[in-house]
Amino acid sequence: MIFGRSERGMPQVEPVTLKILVAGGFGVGKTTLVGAVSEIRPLRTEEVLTEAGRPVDDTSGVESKHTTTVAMDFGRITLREDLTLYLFGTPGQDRFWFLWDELAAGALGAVVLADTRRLEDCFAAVDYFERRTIPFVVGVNCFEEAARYPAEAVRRALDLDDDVPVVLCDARERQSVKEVLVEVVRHAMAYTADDRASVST
Ligand SMILES: Nc1nc2c(ncn2[C@@H]2O[C@H](COP(=O)(O)OP(=O)(O)OP(=O)(O)O)[C@@H](O)[C@H]2O)c(=O)[nH]1
Ligand SMILES: [Mg+2]
Repeated sequence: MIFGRSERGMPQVEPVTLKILVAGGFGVGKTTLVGAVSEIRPLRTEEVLTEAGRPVDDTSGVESKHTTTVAMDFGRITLREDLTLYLFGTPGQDRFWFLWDELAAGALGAVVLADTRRLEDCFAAVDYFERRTIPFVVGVNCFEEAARYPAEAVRRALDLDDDVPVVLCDARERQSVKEVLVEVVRHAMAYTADDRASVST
């Protein structure tokens, strides 16, 4: 075998692994999303929501929710033979903000999950990635009980830049989540390419 080539003469592609964050407000479906696509058993750090937490843990809209992420979710998905994503789901509640910088280190991009019933809950995540110029897409997790809004309405409500993709999705559906992740990679690649171009000019 010639160095860098496979036996059939095809160029060998270096596998790439990328780190993607899955962020958004409390109970928006981050753990569900990571679980829906991960090809390994996802690592979860769920704790039971308690009576004591009721005043601060607002479960309206997700009343069937009994647990919450206290550190992170972790999963892996191979999008292509040479492209693997490591997914890091953040905890949704404000009291775990101190973990975000750890989780965000080295991330190529992010998904900000949003629920149209509580859009304001994802402002903090949008703001976080905008400030750090980490490219992100907004995934609108379409709960059956929630009214449907077109992506453009969500973009306006969140005051997003025109280039930020907004994708409607179902966090429980593997294919739907995969489409969101493909969009993150595409967007992050374009973003990085633009960045390089502006540095070299
Ligand atoms: N109907 C519906 N339910 C969903 C969907 N996505 C998640 N859920 C449910 O909503 C609840 C919240 O989901 P989680 O995945 O735990 O949300 P999370 O964002 O990880 O929550 P925290 O870690 O506590 O911030 C769970 O009971 C899910 O089963 C969805 O697309 N449709
Ligand atoms: Mg969670």
